[in-house]
Order: sequence, then C-alpha cells, then structure tokens
Amino acid sequence: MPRTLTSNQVDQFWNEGYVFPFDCLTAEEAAECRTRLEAYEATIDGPISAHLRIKVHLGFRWLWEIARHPRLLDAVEDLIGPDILLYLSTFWFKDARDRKFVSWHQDSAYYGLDPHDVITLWLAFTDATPENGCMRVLPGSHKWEDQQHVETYDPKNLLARGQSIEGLDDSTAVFMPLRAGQFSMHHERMLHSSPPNTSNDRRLGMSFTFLPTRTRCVLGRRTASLVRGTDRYGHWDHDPEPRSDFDPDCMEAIRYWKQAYADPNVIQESRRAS
Ligand SMILES: O=C(O)CCC(=O)C(=O)O
Repeated sequence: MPRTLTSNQVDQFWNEGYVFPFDCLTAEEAAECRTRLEAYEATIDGPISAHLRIKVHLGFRWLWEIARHPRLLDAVEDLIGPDILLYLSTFWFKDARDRKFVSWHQDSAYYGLDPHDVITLWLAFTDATPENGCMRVLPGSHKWEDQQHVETYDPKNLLARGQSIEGLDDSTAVFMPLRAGQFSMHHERMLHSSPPNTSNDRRLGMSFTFLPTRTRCVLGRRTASLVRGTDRYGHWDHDPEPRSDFDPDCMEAIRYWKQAYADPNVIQESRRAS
C-alpha cells in the first residue's frame, strides 16, 4: 500500500511522468529555510550556485535533515521502493524580475543512470507560480528516448552549460505551481523547463535526485547517501554525512564533484567506468 500517494497518483507518475503537489514543510518552516539561506548568501559574493552547485544537502546539517524528511521519503518510496539513495541536490533561485530561465532539457541525457527509475523531487521554499517562473513539464515525454541537447552557455540559463532541446513543440506543457513547503516529483527522463520570474519577489526552491539502490551509474563509480533502507547492491560509494553546517569532509566532497562534473578528467581512476 502506498504511504503518501494514492494508487491513481502512482499511475499518473509512471504514465505521465510527474505528480504534484504534496505537503512537506509548514509555511513557517519554509520561511525559516529562506532566512537561513539568505543569511548564508549575505556572507558570499555572487550567486549561491557559484559556491554550492551540487550535493548542496551536504553543505548544511539542517538541509541534510530535510533531505531525509519522512514526508519526502514516504512519497519517494511509493514510487521506487524502500531502499533509497540521494544522489544530487541543487538550489534553484530566481530573483525578483530576474531574466534567468531554465531551457527545455532532460536530466537523463547526461546522468548516465541505468535503469531510469529515478525521481527528481522539487521542494519550494517560497510559493512557485507561473508568474515567478515555476517549473513546467511535457507530460508523457519521460517515455521518449534521450534527446539531443545543444550546449548554449547562455548566461541567462540557470543550467551549467545552458543545455537545451531545440525546436520542441511545447504546446501541451503543464506548469507545476507549489505553495512554500510543498513539493513536486518528476521522472528523470521528463522534459522540463521554467520561464523567467516576472514577479516582485524571489522564487526559491531546490531539487533532490533520489534513486533506488538497484540503479547504477554507467559512467563510473559515483557517490550518494543511503537515506532509507539497505543497499544490497553496492553500486555506489557513500557521501560523508554532515556533522554540522560546512563540515570540512562534506565541503571537500562538494568541491570534488563540482569540478568532476565540469571536467570529467578530474575524476579519479578508481571512479571511472571499468
Ligand atoms: O527550478 C527550476 O526552474 C528548474 C529545475 C530543474 O531543472 C530541475 O529540478 O531539474
């Protein structure tokens, strides 16, 4: 029996590739997350993504706790079973009247995961609406093959290389609005994007990539955190657990993987595909 999703929602996820909204944090808890993140932003130069790009849940102990929140993991378990790894997490921040956007893309095209039963969960720290640039998806596109992406390096694109699927008919796209504290889930092969923020406040949220322990990375050995259940497969090395905010071992892991994803030559021999 599903814990959070109805059986119709489970069917919707596998048939359409997405499902939302679900409650996780209260409005007060989401506002507290915003306060903590904005306090961190006040101590750094430039956008948060220049400092913490991937595996951001390792950077803050409180975010590590949210990543293991039973409301998130129960919903993920309903889709992929009880043995769950957290692979990646990313902040997605758009300022008020920000021209930044996310082009149509498909995460599976560059993750190298097999099989593709991988969930991207997007948690809102502020309300996310069509006006402020919430995410939109193309229903059913998770059943398509991996798509060709053009690397545009457009500075207004929030994706690291501006990866973009060109010439797409997006007339059937669906927005996924959320209230602060709610989350959505979409399939790793789902085509998704988001428009600029035309509102007068920031849109803040983050994504988590959850996978079952049976999934492996065909590009080589990678690291993840076992957040529920047992790992009977051993396909992954394990990320360190943050003992505090900015735990030095975790910050080293964040730095290593940020470099490694930007330049695969950085990946140590032991972590390459054999
Ligand atoms: O937050 C957004 O606007 C886009 C998020 C996204 O592309 C993702 O979660 O993979």
